[in-house]
Amino acid sequence: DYPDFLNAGVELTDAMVAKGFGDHVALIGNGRKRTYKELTDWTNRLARVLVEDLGVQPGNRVLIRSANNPAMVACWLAAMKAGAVVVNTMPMLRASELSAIVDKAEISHALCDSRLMEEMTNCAETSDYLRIVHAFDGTQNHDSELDRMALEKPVRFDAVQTGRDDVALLGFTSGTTGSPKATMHFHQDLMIIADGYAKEILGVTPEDVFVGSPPLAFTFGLGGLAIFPLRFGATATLLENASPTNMIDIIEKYKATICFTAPTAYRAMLLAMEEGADLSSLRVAVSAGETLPAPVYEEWKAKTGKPMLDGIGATEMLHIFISNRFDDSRPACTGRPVTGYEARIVDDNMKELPDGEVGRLAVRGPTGCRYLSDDRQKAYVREGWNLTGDSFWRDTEGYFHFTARNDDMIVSAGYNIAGPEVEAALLAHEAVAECAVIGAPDEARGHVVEAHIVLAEGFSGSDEMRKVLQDHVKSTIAPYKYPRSVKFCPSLPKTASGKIQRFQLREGA
Ligand code: 3SK
Repeated sequence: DYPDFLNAGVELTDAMVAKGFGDHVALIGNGRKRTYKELTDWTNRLARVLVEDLGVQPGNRVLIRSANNPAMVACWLAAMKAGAVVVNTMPMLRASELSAIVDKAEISHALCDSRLMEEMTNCAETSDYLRIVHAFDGTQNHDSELDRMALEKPVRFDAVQTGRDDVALLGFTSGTTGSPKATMHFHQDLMIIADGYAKEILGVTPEDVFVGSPPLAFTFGLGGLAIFPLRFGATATLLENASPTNMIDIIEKYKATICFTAPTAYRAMLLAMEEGADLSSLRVAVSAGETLPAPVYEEWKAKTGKPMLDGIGATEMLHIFISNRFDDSRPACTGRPVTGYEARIVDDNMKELPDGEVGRLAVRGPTGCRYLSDDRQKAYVREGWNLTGDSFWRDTEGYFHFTARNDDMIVSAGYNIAGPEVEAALLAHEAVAECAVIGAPDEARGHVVEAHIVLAEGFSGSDEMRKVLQDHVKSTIAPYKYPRSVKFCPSLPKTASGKIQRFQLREGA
């Protein structure tokens, strides 16, 4: 129940000052703290520049290009206050990738961290849509023309009265298949994920301090590191180059309470705990974006005494829609739908399957799924349900269990083998730092299970190691699932948001 007129930029700043959080720290990043009052003034000034000097009109699409820092958050909030539709993008995108986004979203304005201007300028030179590109100072020294223009503006701004179902955000998903789509999200959607998942599952309070690695350009990061803290008067710490090491530094320094990252980073944190890292301030560890291996979940619980909350989300749905809960979390289980969302397991004809049977995960809820002019809407949204591309099964108690991305099911000699199950078995071996399992074409078996493995420090690839790992899988899960082919590699191909791109391995990259 949100008012007809709702502006998410205002809700996350001015409204928080009005609720008494003015002096509370909202953002920490690049060596500075910003209170809610400072963030509100900053975003109002920037919004004035956008409207008065750069000619932003309600509904214009504004691209933001930056690593995670407070200036990026300020630009995003300001653009929403100006009534624009924001497209947040990853810092490592090249001009050609930016151009694909600019063309698809018909972007007229871009705000870019001054350290990342080169590719932005290259993109602008060939664009039919992009009219105005401005640099901002991501280091927060206000050393850019945009910052100087903003500093001359009054701190009050009458935000554009957007409707609650006006589009606020276009979330681009490069996906794990390499073919980008844009999904539309309304101003109220941003509030719904906070008032739903963040409140119900995480129980966020103003005392919470958030830390994490996902880019703000990925809705997992935007929710976890901006929307959730700002909605509840909490504090977000932002890292431009998040790694397990600097996340630990932040946790220790600011006594962070909620962490959003992927299982690989949690594994590294667990190792660091053995060397004395102090993670005791964390009350919640959210894991998503990749399957959470049961051993990581178990070890975290054993060492911290708190559950790691696995969940599944999608850019299409904006954020997490099935999750474990504090008092109700299980290993190798994604949990139950977040209030407001419904999930079911269906076959290719959308017929609901009985409990226990593996099928396609279908979800529906208030925040999705609406693709921006994309034919794939028909394929991915059927009868009002979004087909996420994942295979799941539901148990008789209503808990959902991940099997594989649909693309990651391997059929070998008539056996159906879920790549992630083999990955989980491999990851349980101390020699394996990261791995991705795919089906490699094979004359005799159709496909064979092929593991691409990044070894942990101190281990080296050899025939002997290959045999050790194959035997380990055979003794952990049904032997027919063992990887007949094992390849050692220095790294795995990943999306900018850190998801493994198994399609690249299938294509022989
Ligand atoms: O799991 C994901 O891919 C995801 C996407 C968007 C928002 C949240 C999540 C966890």
